[in-house]
Amino acid sequence: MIRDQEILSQLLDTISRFVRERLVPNEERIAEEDCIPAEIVAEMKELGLFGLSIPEEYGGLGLTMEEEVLCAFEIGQTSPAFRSIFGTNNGIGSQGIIMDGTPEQKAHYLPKLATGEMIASFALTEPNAGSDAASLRTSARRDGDHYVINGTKRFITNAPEASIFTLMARTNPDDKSASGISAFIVEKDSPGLSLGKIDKKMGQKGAHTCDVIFEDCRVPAANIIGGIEGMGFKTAMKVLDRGRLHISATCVGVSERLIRDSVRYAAERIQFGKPIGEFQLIQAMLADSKMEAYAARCMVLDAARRKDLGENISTEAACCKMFASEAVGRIADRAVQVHGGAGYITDYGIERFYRDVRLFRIYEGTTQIQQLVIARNMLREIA
Ligand code: COS
Repeated sequence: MIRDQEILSQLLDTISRFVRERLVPNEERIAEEDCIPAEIVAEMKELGLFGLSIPEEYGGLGLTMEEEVLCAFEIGQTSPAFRSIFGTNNGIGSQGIIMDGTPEQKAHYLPKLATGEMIASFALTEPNAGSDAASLRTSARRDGDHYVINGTKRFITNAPEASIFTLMARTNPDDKSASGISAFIVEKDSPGLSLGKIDKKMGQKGAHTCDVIFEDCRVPAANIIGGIEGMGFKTAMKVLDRGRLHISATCVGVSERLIRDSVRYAAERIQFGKPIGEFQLIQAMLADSKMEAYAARCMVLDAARRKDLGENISTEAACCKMFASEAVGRIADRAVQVHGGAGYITDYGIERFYRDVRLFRIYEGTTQIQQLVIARNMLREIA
C-alpha cells in the first residue's frame, strides 16, 4: 500500500542519491576498516533510516510494508553492511516491541530507536539452538520484581553496537516447548550482561556479530514484552515473517546492482574484437540474472501488498526469502563469471558482493527452514 506516491517518490529519490553519492564510494573503505564511519551513521540518522518502519506516533516514518520494500530495493544497491547498521532498528530488533509491546514499552523505547539514538538487536540464536529456535536454553527465572537470566546468545547482529536486546528466554523450565519461551527487552548495561569477541566472518565487513552472555543478569519484570509470559516464541516467529520480506527486498536490490555492473562491464570489455556483451553466452547469463531479479521483485511486492491488506504472509515471506536469496547467490556468481578475472580481483568489488550475499541464504532462517515453513503451512491449510 502506497499512501502518498509523491512523498514516497521523494523519499526513494533521496535514498537512491544517498546510496549512489555517499555509500557506493565508501564500499571499499568499510570492507577494509570493518566499520561504518560515524559521519555516515549520522547522515543515516538525519535521513530517518533508523525509523523507516517505526510508527509515526513514535517518531518514525511509519512506512507500509510496500513502501518499506521499495526503500529496501534502493538500499540494497550497495554493500549490505550499510543496511545492517539500521536494519535491526526497523526489523528484528524493534518489531517485537512494535507488534507485542505494552504501551509503556513502546513509548519508552520506540522514539529512541526511530532516531537511532538506540540500536536494537534480536537475540534468539544460541550455540545449540539455531534453526530449531524453540529448543533454546537461555533461562529467565522470576525473582521478585526481576527476572534472572542465564545463557549465551550467538551470532547476534549489531550486538557490539546495541543499546537494547530483544531477548528470547525460557521462563518455564518445565516446559521444553515453544510455549515456555518469553521475550524481554534487555538493556546493554544490565548487570550480568557481557559481550564476546566480534566474530570474523566470510563477508559483510562493517556489520558486526558476537556472542551475548547472560550471567545472573537481572532484568526488571516490567521488561517482559507484552507483560505476559509464554508469548516470546510467537513474537519471534511474527518478527521473522516480516523480517524475511525485508531481507528478500534487500536481495532484489543487490541483484539489480550486480546486474547493472555486469551489463556495463559486458558493454565495455572487448575480446575477439568486440564487446563481450555481443556474445550470446554472455547474453544468456545477463538474461538469466535479469529474469530472476525481476521474478524476485514481483514476488516481494506481491507479498508486501498482501501484508498491508492484513493477510497472513508467513508462506509468501518464506517463498520470497528462499527465492530471492538463492537468486542473488546465482546472480553474484554470474556477475563474477561475466567479469572473468576482474570478478575475482578485490579492486572491482564483485568478489566482495559474492561473499556478502552468501549470508542471505542463512540468516533469518536458512533456505531449508523456508522450505519447511512453506510445506508445513501448505499441509496445515489442507488439514
Ligand atoms: N506466526 C505466529 N505464530 C507462529 C508462527 C508464525 N509465523 N510460526 C509458529 N507459530 C506458533 C505456532 O502456531 C505454535 O503456537 P501454538 O502452540 O499455540 O499452536 C507455536 O508458535 C510453535 O510453533 P511450531 O510448533 O510450528 O514450532 P516449531 O518449533 O516446530 O518451529 C520453525 C519450527 C522451523 C518454524 C522455527 O523453529 C523457525 O522458524 N526456525 C528458524 C529460526 C530462524 O529463522 N533463525 C534465524 C536466526 S534469527 S536472525
